[in-house]
Amino acid sequence: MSSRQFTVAAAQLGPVKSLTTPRPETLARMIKLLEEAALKSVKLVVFPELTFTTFFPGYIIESAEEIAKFFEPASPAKPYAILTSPNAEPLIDKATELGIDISFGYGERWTADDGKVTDYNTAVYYSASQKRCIAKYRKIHLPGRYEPDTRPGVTQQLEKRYFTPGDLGFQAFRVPGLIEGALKSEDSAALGASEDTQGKGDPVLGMLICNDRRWAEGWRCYGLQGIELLLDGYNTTAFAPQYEGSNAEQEDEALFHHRLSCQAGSYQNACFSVHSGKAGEEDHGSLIASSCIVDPNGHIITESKTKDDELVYATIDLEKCRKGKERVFAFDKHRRVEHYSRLVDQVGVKEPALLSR
Ligand code: CDT
Repeated sequence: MSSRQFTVAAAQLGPVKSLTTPRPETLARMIKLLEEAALKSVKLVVFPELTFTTFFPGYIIESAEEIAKFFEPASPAKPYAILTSPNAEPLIDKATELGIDISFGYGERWTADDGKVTDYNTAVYYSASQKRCIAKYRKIHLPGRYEPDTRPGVTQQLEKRYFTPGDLGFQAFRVPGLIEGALKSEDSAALGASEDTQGKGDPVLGMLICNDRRWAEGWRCYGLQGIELLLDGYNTTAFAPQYEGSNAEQEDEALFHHRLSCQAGSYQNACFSVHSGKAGEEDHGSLIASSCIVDPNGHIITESKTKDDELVYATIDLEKCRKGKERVFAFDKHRRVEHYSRLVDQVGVKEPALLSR
């Protein structure tokens, strides 16, 4: 293997059936996938959004006490308290034992020093070699609505009710221990300022959560930091009775848009990406599968074949990111930022003025 190759996996989970599915059951399924990953020499496993539970924003939950069960506490003193939560600790211990890095999603209840409490849809990156979390991402694009849809029998999407948009931005990070011989800052200082270090250091990673993958803005923020591998967990509705089309037609369209977003994001930012979903029938509705790994040319290298627990893995070579980063998407040569101010100055659509007759 060349020095920039390693094996990554999406640990797709089949349905976590209901709001009362026992946590240890789901945790045991995740640990089983991790053990399978070890047999395939996987070095990094990506789990879905809100991995440990059913997709609770699909339900109307009235009681604050019930809602609290879906959140893990955190604070400035203990930002990664998730690591010692009984709901997650056995998974962390297994990852450490096997020497596999993991990223996973969960509901985070953040209590600031002034006592203010904020709930986020969060993902963390746990480094087995460092025995600690080295990155956290809080979902920025929250889909759905705040008020439940009161029509009978509809599928709910209430993320705007249960979460606040993330406040950490799109911050890329380097991961130690995934590749041997990565250029370190000390080596770079010895080489001198003129030496190009891009694509030579420890891998540059970033995280998105579900709906974020549909927004070019987040991907490009990562692209501008030289991202080589993007991690994304999701729970995507396959079909809903309130929308047009048969269930099969809706699911085909959902899969098309999922793949389109993952492939376009990877291609346009010349990076690999791993997308890990929760799939199948949960009590709130049906979720698409198609967990996949995408290469920097936008091709899906591998994709899940079931709607069950399934490990989807591939050996990737980060060297393959260089072509796109140095040619078509060499940002330093081709971007024209003098024309992009609208992207940050404006939120909604402003059409040109109407024409006269
Ligand atoms: N979890 C999540 O973000 N789901 C949304 C559903 C929107 S339906 C198009 C997603 O973008 O997949």
